[in-house]
Amino acid sequence: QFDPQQWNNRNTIVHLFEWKWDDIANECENFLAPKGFAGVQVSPVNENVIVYDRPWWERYQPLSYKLVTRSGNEKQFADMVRRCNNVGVRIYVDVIFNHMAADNSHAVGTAGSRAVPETKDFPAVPFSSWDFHPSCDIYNYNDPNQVRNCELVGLKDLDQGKEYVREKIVEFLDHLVELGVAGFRVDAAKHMWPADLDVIYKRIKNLNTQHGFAPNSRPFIVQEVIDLGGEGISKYEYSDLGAITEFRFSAEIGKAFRGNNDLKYLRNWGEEWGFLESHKALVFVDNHDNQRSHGGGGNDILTYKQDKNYKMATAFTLAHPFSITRIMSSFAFEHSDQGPPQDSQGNLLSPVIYSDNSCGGGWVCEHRWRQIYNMVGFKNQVRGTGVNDWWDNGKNQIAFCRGGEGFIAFNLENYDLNKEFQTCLPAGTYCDVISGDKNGSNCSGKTVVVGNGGKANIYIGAKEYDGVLAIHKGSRL
Ligand code: QV4
Ligand code: CA
Repeated sequence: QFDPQQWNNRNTIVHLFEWKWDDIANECENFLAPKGFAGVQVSPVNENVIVYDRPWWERYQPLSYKLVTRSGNEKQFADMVRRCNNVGVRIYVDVIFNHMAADNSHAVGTAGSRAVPETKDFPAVPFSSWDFHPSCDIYNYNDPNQVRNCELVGLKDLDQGKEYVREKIVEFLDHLVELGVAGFRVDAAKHMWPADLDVIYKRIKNLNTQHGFAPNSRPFIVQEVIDLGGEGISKYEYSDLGAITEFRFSAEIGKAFRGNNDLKYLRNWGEEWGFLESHKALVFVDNHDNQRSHGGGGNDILTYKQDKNYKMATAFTLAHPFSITRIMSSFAFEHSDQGPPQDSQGNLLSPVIYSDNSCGGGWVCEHRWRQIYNMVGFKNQVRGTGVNDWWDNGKNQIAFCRGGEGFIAFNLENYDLNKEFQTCLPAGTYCDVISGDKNGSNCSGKTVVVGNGGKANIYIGAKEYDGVLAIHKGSRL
């Protein structure tokens, strides 16, 4: 369950937060596959309660396991999975089975189901009060019993120790596997007992060979466990069961690229920083919670709103060999409850795609920023190599090679970087994939001339639009 089941020449996941299934299918074919993305994490697929004003978080309050949400219905979901798999882009589903919807005396869902969460009555599954833990609040995160058996912000807490509950959950997950998904992001894993999760994960079917998965492939599992230290529950209680969302990475990378911790310290980036082992850690600069101050990470988190620093942090994340990487793709927001772009009836709007690859219509599409998608290509190019020829100026300028496949330099100082470097690349002229795109033998950005012996002069001005420069074998002109 640690293998993300990706095509072997690709390795980055993008979270297309709140996108519609039809739009994701198009995106797989038109953009993600050609740019070398390996997979998409999609928003929850099962029916959720309709909340007044339609905030994004209504999708984290399930009413049933029917595959009908604002993103589309089951047919649209199945179509999307098929179309994405056909072009080598895997689908990972955000699944919520710690709980159902929170208190409400007459809830109506996105598939038209009705429920009475107040009395724990969810006839569309069906679940009744018997399937839930007794109600209590979580206020002490140092008490594992409370965190796992009480209600996270009032969300009715399922008892995964019960056989019937396990069956319903596995039925739901198996259904998704049949439709061709490659794995799951398990929401609120910290709020469930590892022993129960172990039983559930082991029961899930093997991946569907009709979607190109090898026989006996197991679904990839990444568990949402926020562990920044100092709580009663540790990520290590879950890390033998599946991968973990490594929130420490998000906090530390934000701190470094905000200029609050010298970049030179990134020299030993990885497990020595208290992160999980590389193959168990799913990492990200920000996620859908901490970009809006939900969940963990606090003020260190970088988002699209600090664009220069954000792109640098993302470039470092993708340039470094550590871990499984996920890119956040957001909608623009002013306040933390604000819903995704939608019309007055609450229908989700599609992103507007411009000819320069960027998008609009209220969507940010970080994954369509040149500095980000070109680094996805960089990461694919340098796969299998380590970090070598590390250089730093003792503060906030760093550079390194990835074997003989790629070279990257960062300048977070308020003075220019202008220096000769060992790039580890064969002699030739290369296109910097941060400031431009390579198009045949043309480069729309800066070019770097590498001489015999791999040396090249690298310049990144302090006032430049981006504080990073990256070249690799695939960007040779
Ligand atoms: C309100 C009060 C509560 C009260 C409750 C009573 O605030 O004190 O107990 O009413 O009914 C929304 C509202 C929240 C409201 C709740 C119930 O924001 O104010 O509680 O609904 O009506 C998302 C959002 C939450 C949202 C939730 C459900 O972040 O704000 O709550 O969806 O719609 C911890 C966990 C971690 C979690 C993280 C946010 O360990 O697991 O908090 N992260 C995941 C998801 C996240 C999601 C959930 C878990 C829940 O990534 O997006 O929460 O599925 O760190
Ligand atoms: Ca629980």
